Amino acid sequence: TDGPAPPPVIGQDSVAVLGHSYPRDDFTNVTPRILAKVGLNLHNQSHHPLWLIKERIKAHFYSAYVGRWGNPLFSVHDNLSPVVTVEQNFDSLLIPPGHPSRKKGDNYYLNRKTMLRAHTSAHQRELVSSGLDAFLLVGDVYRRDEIDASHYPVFHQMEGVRLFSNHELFSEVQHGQDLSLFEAAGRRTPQKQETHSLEAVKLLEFNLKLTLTRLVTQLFGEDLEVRWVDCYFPFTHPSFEMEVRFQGDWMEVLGCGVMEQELLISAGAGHKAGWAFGLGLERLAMVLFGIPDIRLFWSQDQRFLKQFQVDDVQQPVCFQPLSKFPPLHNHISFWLPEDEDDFTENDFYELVRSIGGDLVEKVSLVDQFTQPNTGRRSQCYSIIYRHTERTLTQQEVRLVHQEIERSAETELGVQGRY
Ligand code: FA5
Ligand code: MG
Repeated sequence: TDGPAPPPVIGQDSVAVLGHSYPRDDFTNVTPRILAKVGLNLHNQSHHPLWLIKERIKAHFYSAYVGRWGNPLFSVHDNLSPVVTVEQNFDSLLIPPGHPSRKKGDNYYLNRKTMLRAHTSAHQRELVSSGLDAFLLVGDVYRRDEIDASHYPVFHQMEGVRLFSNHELFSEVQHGQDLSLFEAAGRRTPQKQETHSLEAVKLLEFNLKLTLTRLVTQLFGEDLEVRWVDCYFPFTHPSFEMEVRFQGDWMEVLGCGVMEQELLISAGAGHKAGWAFGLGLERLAMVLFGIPDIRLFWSQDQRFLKQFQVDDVQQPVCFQPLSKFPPLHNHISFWLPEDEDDFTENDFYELVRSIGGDLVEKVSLVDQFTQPNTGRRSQCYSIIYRHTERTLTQQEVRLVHQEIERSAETELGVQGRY
């Protein structure tokens, strides 16, 4: 089973991926372009920048967190299939039916029951159920999302989870033997879940933030500017995002928090408490190596790849950005379909990606208005075309742009104002 995966096939009645066939239904929305990326596993390709950053993070966790017998505390998993059940991706994480994150417009479904994972958190419950207390999990994830230099429909995440028993969490604390992870009849507050004691949560939060701050300090040195932002995830509480300063702006690199106890209970680890994080590997690699555009991770250009051919993963990489080629700007305006529920902005982004591929650097909604007497809505998008490896000609961009105009009408039911 180690040979190359069979090519993905989108058939009339079924979709085949990684050697399995999934019956199509009204939820099926994966595209050939996306399926062609499944199984590439950039994070396992020796000397790819995503592999390099994975190896550096592994090395840090292996040396900084050692178990009682000198063994690494965290186990590393980087080979779990990106095809997961909708139950794994959402239900197992307490994401309720009908939650906006389940929208067809935001995810790649094989069918109603199966999808390409939208985050590595989809595996939290199964790995905790299998008895692991501390693990890292790396994988490719898939989302229908906006298009710009830091968003791509396929990217890579690393999930980290660490669980603590009562003894493990409080052993370093004075009079720790008198403290408890849990409290009966507690209340949920902005600081904590109902079943957790405040002292447990404060220690978990401190340990989580310390672990992640040590990680980014190890990767980037002391100079990186970092800040914590409160946020919300259905599977952690309290929850935080870490942002780092990149090219003059704050860029979100990870989400994290104290795991919902209900999730741990369902995984058979209800006597422990823990934290989890999920970080975007591309975002970290962009900051670390100064990679200006997320599309470059898919480049086969040796001028890009050979820069990461180091003998030792800790050897500094001096990335020379390939010179930027000139961009070509275009606009497209159209009337939305009468029934606006038939159209989402992500449908348009997806269509642009599927036709323009990696020629498209950025798509943005620049204007929209409603015509007063008919109530119809019109939108105008700007599309920036730029190849990462060569100069585009007006002619080739015109062909692509015209094809986008045509397909928008036939596939999205909009009416062009071209
Ligand atoms: C999540 O995916 C949560 N599963 C993270 C998490 C794990 C929270 C465990 C709590 C506990 P989010 O959607 O914010 O969260 O994505 C996490 C990170 O993935 C982001 O911070 C960012 O670094 C990266 N990311 C998200 N969307 C994209 C994208 N389209 N392209 C590249 N990177 C992305
Ligand atoms: Mg986020």
